[in-house]
Amino acid sequence: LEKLVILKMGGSVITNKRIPMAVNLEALDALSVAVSQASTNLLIVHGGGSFGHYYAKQFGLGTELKAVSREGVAKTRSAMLQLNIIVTKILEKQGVYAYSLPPASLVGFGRVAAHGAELLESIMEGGLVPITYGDVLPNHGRYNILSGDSITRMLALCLKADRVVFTSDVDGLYASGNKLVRSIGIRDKFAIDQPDRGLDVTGGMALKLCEAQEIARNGVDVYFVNGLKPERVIKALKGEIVEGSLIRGTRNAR
Ligand code: IP8
Repeated sequence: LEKLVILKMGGSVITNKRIPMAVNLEALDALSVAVSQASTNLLIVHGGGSFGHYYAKQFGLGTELKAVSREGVAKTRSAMLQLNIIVTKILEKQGVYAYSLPPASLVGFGRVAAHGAELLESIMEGGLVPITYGDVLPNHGRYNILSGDSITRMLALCLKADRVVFTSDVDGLYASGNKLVRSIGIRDKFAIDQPDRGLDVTGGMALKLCEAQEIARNGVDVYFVNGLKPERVIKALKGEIVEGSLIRGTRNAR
């Protein structure tokens, strides 16, 4: 397979995080236009925003496996399906033909499914863009939330992606003092300065940094850019210098 870029569409970009079950249509549309200009193999993962996180929070679902309310699982799951259909449809409107896969068909039990890579590669060989999302996943009677950030990390390593681009509603990763950190080492540790929006059940920017560094330790460059600024997304997808945060992939520094 030729160059592969994985794009995480942040829930803070594609939904209105303050209003339950509200899509940010304008942002999603603009982001889809940016995606339509990418000329590499692309795989898209999107987050939950005010769809998945709203119900996950309401019913006490989190990243740890738990016996949880059936109603909570069902409502979180159907909210994510609904958001995925909207995202897929808007991409289609912009000429990005996506093939949607529920995450449970790709990952689960802490690993990528045996046929996961073959499935994704088969879709991309046909010129379509596989799309999946953060979701609530079953594990022998218990359930947990698997963040789209973690799915992105699992797929990036399994498929040996060339580049990963995380988008959110801010310019990149901020350290305390509200300082944008433009270049981050694969082992750098710093306190993330992120106003707690109180909605995220997965881990917000701290989880993103952790997953991103694991990706970069496997030799893959990781970009953090503002998904509300489509021209930056286009640059990041191409691997060009862009306003944001960059973690250079370095394989030999393990
Ligand atoms: O927004 C979480 O995915 P994320 C999805 O990528 C759910 O962390 C169901 C809350």
